[in-house]
Parts: sequence; C-alpha cells; structure tokens
Amino acid sequence: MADPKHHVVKPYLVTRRLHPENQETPIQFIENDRIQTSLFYRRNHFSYPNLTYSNYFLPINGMVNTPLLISLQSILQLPSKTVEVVLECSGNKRSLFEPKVFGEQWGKGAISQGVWKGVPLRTLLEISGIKEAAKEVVVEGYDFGKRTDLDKVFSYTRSLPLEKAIHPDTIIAYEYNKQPLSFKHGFPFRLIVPQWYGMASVKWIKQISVMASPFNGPFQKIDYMYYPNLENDDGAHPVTTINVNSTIQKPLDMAKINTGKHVIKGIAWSGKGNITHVEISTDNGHTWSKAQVSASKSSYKWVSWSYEWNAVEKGIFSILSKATDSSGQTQPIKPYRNRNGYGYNAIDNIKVMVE
Ligand SMILES: Nc1nc2c(c(=O)[nH]1)N[C@H]1C(S)=C(S)[C@@H](COP(=O)(O)O)O[C@H]1N2
Ligand SMILES: [Mo]
Repeated sequence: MADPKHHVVKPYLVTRRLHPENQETPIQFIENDRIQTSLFYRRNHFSYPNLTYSNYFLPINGMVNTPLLISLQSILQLPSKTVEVVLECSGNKRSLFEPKVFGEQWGKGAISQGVWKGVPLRTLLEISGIKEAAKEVVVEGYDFGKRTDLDKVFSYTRSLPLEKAIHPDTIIAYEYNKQPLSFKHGFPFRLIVPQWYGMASVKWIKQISVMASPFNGPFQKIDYMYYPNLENDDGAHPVTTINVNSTIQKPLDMAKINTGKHVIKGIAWSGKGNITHVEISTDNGHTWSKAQVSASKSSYKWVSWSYEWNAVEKGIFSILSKATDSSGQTQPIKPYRNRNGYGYNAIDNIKVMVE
C-alpha cells in the first residue's frame, strides 16, 4: 500500500563538505536514469559566484577571426542540441583506495545523469571563426578563490583540445531535464563534455578563449593529472575520459538479508564506448555470471543491470560487479593507484550477511 503523503520518505544528498559545497548523490537509492536537480551531486572548488545576470554577455576571443560578445538572448536563439550524459567526478570513489588518498573522500555518489540542452560550442566557434594556429579552447568560470598551494587567486578555468571542443556533442548547456539550468549547476551556461570526467564541464561560463599553445592553469596542469608516483611527478598525464565502471545499488553494503531470492542491481558506465556486459560474482570472484543489462541507445549514459541471486546458504558473502565496454576495457581487480586518487574503477564490491 502506498504511503500517505506525509509519510513519503525520500533520499537526500550526502554531505562531504559545506564550504565550498560538495555533496554526493544517494546513488544506491536512484531508480531512474534522469536524476532530479535536487539529487544531482554538487562539486565545487570555491564558494558560489555572486553575480547578477540581467546583462549577461559571453566573450569569445583569442585565436578567432572575429572576437564576439554574444548576448544570452542570442545564444538561446541558436540551433540547440540535446544530450543525455552521465557526469562523474574524477574523484568519485576516492574513499575506496587502500591505503587512503588525501582529497575529498567521495563515496560512490559523485556521479549523476540527465538530459542537457544547449548550443554546441562548435556553433559559437563557427560564428567567430578560428585561426589556423588554434589548438585549445579555454573556458573560464565566474567562480574564483585562493589556492593555498600557490598562494594566489585563480578562477576555475579549464581547456579542451580543439577536436573535443568542436565535437558536435560538446555543448554550452542552459537546460537540465527540460528546466532552466539551476544556479548551483552553472546557470546561465555551463559546458557539458560527454565522456570526460566532470572537471571538464565548466560551470558559470565567463569567457571562452581560443589558444595556440597549451593552457597551463592549475586546474589543468596541477590538479586533474594522474601522478603514478607518490614522490615525484614522473609519468604525469591528464585526466580525461571516464573509465569503465559499475556500482552495486542493491543490496546495500553490509546488509543482513534472508536466505532466498534477491535481485542484485546497479549501474555501469564508460566514457569509451558502450557497456557490452556486466558480470556478477556472489563468491568473492571465484565464479562469475552475466547480469541482465538494459539496452542503451546512447554511449554517453549508464546502463542499469540486474541479477537474480538465490541465496541458499547462510554466511557472509562478497558480491562483486565487473563491467566491460566496447573498447575492450574491463574493470580491474585493483584500482590504478595515483597520488591524487582520480579515476577509481576497480571491480565494485559489497558484503552481505545471509541469515
Ligand atoms: N566553474 C566551475 N566549474 C566546475 C567546477 C567548479 O568548481 N567550478 N567543478 C568541476 C568538477 S570537478 C565537477 S565533477 C563538475 C561537477 O558539476 P556539478 O556540481 O554540477 O555536479 O563541475 C566541474 N565544473
Ligand atoms: Mo570533479
């Protein structure tokens, strides 16, 4: 029987930090693939920018033929593009590294998904025209603050290689799930870069600059780099594409459950092609069975999967999920260890007690 209205129970964001606001999606309790704004994870480096947008203009400058100062109204009138995209923070699951890694201790919920509508960045660059020497497109956000490591104020600014910037699905979004983009997620305009970790999707766009040389701001060249060594920067390389990954939603980790049939369910995603299969183990990886995977029309989205498990024996069981994508990547047993703890994608695991 349905709950009376005043007894409706609902999930909330999981707070990791308040200033700046960093909160995760209660991913275990998400049942659809379009997360409502109030449950979308929030990841901020600085306090929210305070601006009045009554007179918003977007500058496009640098290696362009015609520098532009384009009004909000004119951007809204350009042909739009809609993309359904999973956004995952590269720090998602950082708390699972063993030994632990310093940084925001994200659990499994620094990930969300929904429908973004906007104007392809490409369209704007076609209007301004780009010079032959153009190599990167730098996007600056309105938020800024002091970086303690550099003792200097920086805005949140990131660059994209030209080929990713002009990909028709890289958009400047102004709507989410058919509603105007909310302030916390970047109103009036944010970048949405499908298949890349969330750091690329700059919120509160202030200016776009086309550059002939590599951008080396701190959010490009210090943060969001994989550093394989703890002691030095050897082998450093940038964080870009989302790794193949999966998360078990049900049952909950450390749950006590009864013998009998249980549906194990979850999501799987990758920034490199489609999910081809998801395997489940209920015996800590000794044997694997294929889960049922929902058909996905888009490689930018997660797929839902489920597996019916008949828990016959009592005891403690490790349940694992392992996704494989069409590029041939499979979740590894051990995560790729790196100094800042980005890109965690080891085989997911939970424990349950059958009693
Ligand atoms: N301007 C700005 N854009 C930003 C950030 C930020 O701090 N400032 N954080 C980035 C990171 S690391 C992530 S994971 C996503 C998070 O987007 P969300 O808060 O809408 O979930 O935004 C990206 N864009
Ligand atoms: Mo992030």
